[in-house]
Amino acid sequence: MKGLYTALMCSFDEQGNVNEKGLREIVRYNIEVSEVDGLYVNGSTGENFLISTEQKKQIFEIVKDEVGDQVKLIAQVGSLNIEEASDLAKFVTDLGYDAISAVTPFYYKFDFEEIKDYYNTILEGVDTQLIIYSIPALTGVNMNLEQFGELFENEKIIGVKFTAPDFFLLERLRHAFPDKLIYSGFDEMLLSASVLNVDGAIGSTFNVNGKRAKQIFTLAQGGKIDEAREIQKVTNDLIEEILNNGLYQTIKEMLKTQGVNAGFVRKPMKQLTEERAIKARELAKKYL
Ligand code: HMN
Repeated sequence: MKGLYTALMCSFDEQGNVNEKGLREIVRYNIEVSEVDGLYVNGSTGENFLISTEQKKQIFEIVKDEVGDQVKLIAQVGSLNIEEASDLAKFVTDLGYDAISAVTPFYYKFDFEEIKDYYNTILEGVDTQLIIYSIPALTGVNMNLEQFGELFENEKIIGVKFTAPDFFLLERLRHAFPDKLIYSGFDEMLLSASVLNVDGAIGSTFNVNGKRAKQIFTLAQGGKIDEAREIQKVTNDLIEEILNNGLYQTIKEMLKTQGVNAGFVRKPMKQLTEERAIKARELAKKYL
């Protein structure tokens, strides 16, 4: 399960329906061009929190059908509706996904006991392994070392997608839990996380920048820090432009220049203005 995973985008049509052909093209591009080790399906980048249960299932099915056993698959099933999360966990396990992941429950201020119960409930009666999806900036849930340790006591919880700029905590986690999988979640901090010996990374920009991400990770693992830093610099030039222009929309527009029908974003996200679409196409020309 180690390595680089793309946080997969989903192609939607103008009405917000899943565009199956476009989704399959995004999957193929990630496997054949970006050459990532796996896909993280229905995460933030997949606009998961904007779609229905039926659409989530449709996406899980299409992706598994397109991928087969070519690369590893992690299914993000986390939801504030715990029955939905449990149902999706069973659904993807039956489909043959390699692992599930679940975002920490958000919006309401859940205490740690509630968070722990959420994970244990999702895992009840499902024969799979789970990766915690921690993204405090979006969820408001900040767990400390001891709390991660308590969650890790459940042997089915095999790791964490660590999407935070807290390198002190990341180092402490790495040191305390050498056998758990730690994935870096911020692509612009991949080198720094790799130096701390994470097991892999999960990122949205890998949809278009997967090759550079792989180089950064591999060079850092081999101790070639100067070379890795050069590539992280180019990567961050690109990420900075993407973030300024509209994260998911810009990545979709860049994919379109490569013949991949990445479609539209779902409301309430807004589409790119023509000016920003031109900018995205320029970025594709410069960086892809
Ligand atoms: C997901 O769930 O889709 C991703 O794993 C999320 C991932 O950590 C991305 N975070 C967000 O989009 C909020 C990053 O790849 C991020 O987009 C990138 O580092 C640019 O900031």
